Amino acid sequence: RNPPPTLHQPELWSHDFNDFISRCLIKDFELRPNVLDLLQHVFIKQTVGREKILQKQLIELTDLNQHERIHTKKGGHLKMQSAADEVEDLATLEALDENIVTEQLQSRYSRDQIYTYVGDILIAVNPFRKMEIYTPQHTKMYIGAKRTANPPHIFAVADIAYQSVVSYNTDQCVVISGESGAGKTESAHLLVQQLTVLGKANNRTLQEKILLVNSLVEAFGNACTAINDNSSRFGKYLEMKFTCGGTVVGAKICEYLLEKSRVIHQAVGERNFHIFYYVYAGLADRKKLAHYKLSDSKTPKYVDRLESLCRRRPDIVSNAFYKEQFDAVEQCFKVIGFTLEELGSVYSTLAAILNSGDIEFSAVASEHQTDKSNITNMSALENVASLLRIRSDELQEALTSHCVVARGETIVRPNTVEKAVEVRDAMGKALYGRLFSWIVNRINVLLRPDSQEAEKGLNIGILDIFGFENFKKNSFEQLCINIANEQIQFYFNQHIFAWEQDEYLNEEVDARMIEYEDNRPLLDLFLQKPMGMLSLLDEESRFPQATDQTLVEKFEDNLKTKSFWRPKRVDLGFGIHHYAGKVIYNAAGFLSKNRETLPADIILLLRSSENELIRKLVTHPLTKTGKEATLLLSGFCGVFSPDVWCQPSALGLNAPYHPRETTNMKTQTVASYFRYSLMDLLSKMVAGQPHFVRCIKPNNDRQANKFDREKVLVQLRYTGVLETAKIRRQGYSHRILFANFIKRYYLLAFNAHEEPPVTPETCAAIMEKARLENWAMGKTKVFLKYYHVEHLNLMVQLTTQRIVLLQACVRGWLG
Ligand code: AOV
Ligand code: MG
Repeated sequence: RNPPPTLHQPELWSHDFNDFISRCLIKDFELRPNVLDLLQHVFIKQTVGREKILQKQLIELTDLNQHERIHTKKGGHLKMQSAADEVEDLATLEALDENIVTEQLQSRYSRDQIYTYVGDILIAVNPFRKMEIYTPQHTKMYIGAKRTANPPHIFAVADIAYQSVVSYNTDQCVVISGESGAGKTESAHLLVQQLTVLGKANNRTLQEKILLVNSLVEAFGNACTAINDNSSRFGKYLEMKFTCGGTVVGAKICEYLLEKSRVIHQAVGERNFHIFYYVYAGLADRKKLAHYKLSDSKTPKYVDRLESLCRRRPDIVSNAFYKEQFDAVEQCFKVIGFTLEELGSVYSTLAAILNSGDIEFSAVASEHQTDKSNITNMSALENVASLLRIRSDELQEALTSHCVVARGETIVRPNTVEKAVEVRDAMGKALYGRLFSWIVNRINVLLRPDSQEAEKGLNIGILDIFGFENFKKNSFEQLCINIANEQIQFYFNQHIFAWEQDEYLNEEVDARMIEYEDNRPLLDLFLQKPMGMLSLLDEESRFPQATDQTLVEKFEDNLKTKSFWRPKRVDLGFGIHHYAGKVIYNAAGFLSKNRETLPADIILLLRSSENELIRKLVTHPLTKTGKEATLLLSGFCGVFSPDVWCQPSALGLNAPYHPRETTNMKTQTVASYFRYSLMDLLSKMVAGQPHFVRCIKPNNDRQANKFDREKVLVQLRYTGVLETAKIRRQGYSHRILFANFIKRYYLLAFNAHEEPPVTPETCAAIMEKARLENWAMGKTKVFLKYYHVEHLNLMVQLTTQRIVLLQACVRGWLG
């Protein structure tokens, strides 16, 4: 009697079996672990006398009916629920209206079920308290599990994205949306947490590093606002890189539109970026303030608590908390791989920015030159110069005067106090923005997979931007943030509704058309050229004589739509009816915020710094990763990939939105860079298969266990959840090309070695064999409901197990 063949003796296996196993092992199925387990189990444990047992197992496994019965009982999706039942998937509700959906969410929320599906979209209602649903046990529970096996969960979204990357070898993208404070950033953290476990990084350090990246960039990019104690003040697209086999090998962040103005000014009740408080408290704790030219007795203006009383919980505005955070941030830097020298430079730059806020000017009264300004506190100026390693007399000159070239001659003109303040602020903002970009770039270099891995690599991107904002006073920053949200909503609509319907038409599949709120006219209002709001703003920014008043008048003259209006009795005010509600903006400061110029004198001065980091921030392109280039002289921070243009037509956008227009970066304004960033972001998003997480804020008071129905209803309405539920129920969420479909599922109707023709008939044969109904056949694709796919996958799994066992049994009997 020969011993049974082992996995290492493939030559002993039959050809078909070999072929079949290799297919399983490569990538065709999501079942590799099962197949492997079974193989090992069978081959290793198989001994004489076990044939009977194997035979019995075989009969059990091949009794498909039995499994179908189990599946139908467990998987709620094969049966439609009645409205009275509480469901985990709103798309399965027979009756579907606003009240029923809100009731469902409320009733689930009251039982701590914060997650609910709408088809394959996840709704997350913010619990505003710590939940015991993210434990290691939960992590385990959701790995490779069928969706219906566990309650809805953010970990399940991570799992689907991961399994899709591994099974179909296509990039994935998780789009998290919701208004400010709804829970996007928390959700993004949880996704990364689960994905690092799924991606079983070979070395623990990489796993640890990826987990720390979020905390690090958030220390620099988040701040306390009137709405959220940890509000994201930049858009973040985190890409996790995987091998085809599903091992995580690196990560990369793209940052969008950091709200730099926060460095110099915070609205009442708001704060500066977290890092400033951490550094000030942390350095004080280590008796290092003097080294960084900061004073213990006089708090720098930019972090003066009195100026920015915040609603923050008392325990997280305390010095002790800040010190802890400082240590944590430093630890993040070190683990990720920043050097001590780099860290020192980062602190110096931050300290220089803090000191620069304290530089003050006074007007010099003189007979001829009433325009001149003087620095009243030279010590602050000396501190900044010393920290930036530049000459203080040159800094003084750059702040208080400027050069003009007239008739070939360079003339030095004094700055008014107003102008000097502007230059000081521009320097602070630029330094911070560039420092932030530099950190992000460094992280990307440190977490870059080695080139071989990167070549074949696959991505899961996670998008976490700043949510829709509507404050008492809304400025240019809110306008940009809300336009970005408008664009994300448009992408969502395109994906869920428009593309779906287009596809039905193209493939000649009969499906009822769904009405939805199209926000395309609003995007036109903002982005169209030459008459869109941003173009008008740019045009006005080019006139030296223009004022914020002439700007709003220009808006009023040119924007003829009912989504735009001028409220009475609000100076410089204008209103926009966004998809998420009406917002009144105040145009004060729009022009200067859009121009955002950093004088050449300052750039040249910083380039002469003896500190390498400072020089890097203003001179050399930041370390290039791949095809990226970095905006430097334009006065903007940010990373972009100029050759990744997205296809405007694919997005349903007209040519005017094409980003190529912004290649002349030297003359760029914030608005045109913003437009560019949006396109860049979208191009990344459309490249992958999207998954959507919709965060809902249950109340405005950040209170646990409080479900404000009206508040939730408004969000459900504007995010299109209701329509989504309808379309998800009536529509076909999966459309698979015939060839792919057959490759994946042919085993259900054909033998492993067969190669059935790629025809609709073959696909139909598979669906019939699987005894599924309500699918549709297009011209090139099979149209499936999401529960069909689950069912098919399960069937493949069973079939594979059956074949494996059969082979093993045969071998056993032969042996
Ligand atoms: P956001 O990202 O959507 O707002 P966050 O993710 O920062 O909102 O969430 C706001 C706060 O809600 C957090 O600080 C937590 O206290 C709480 N929270 C959110 N999700 C959870 C959760 N799953 N479990 C427990 N607490 C949670 V903004 O960045 O402002 O748009 O710009
Ligand atoms: Mg956030």
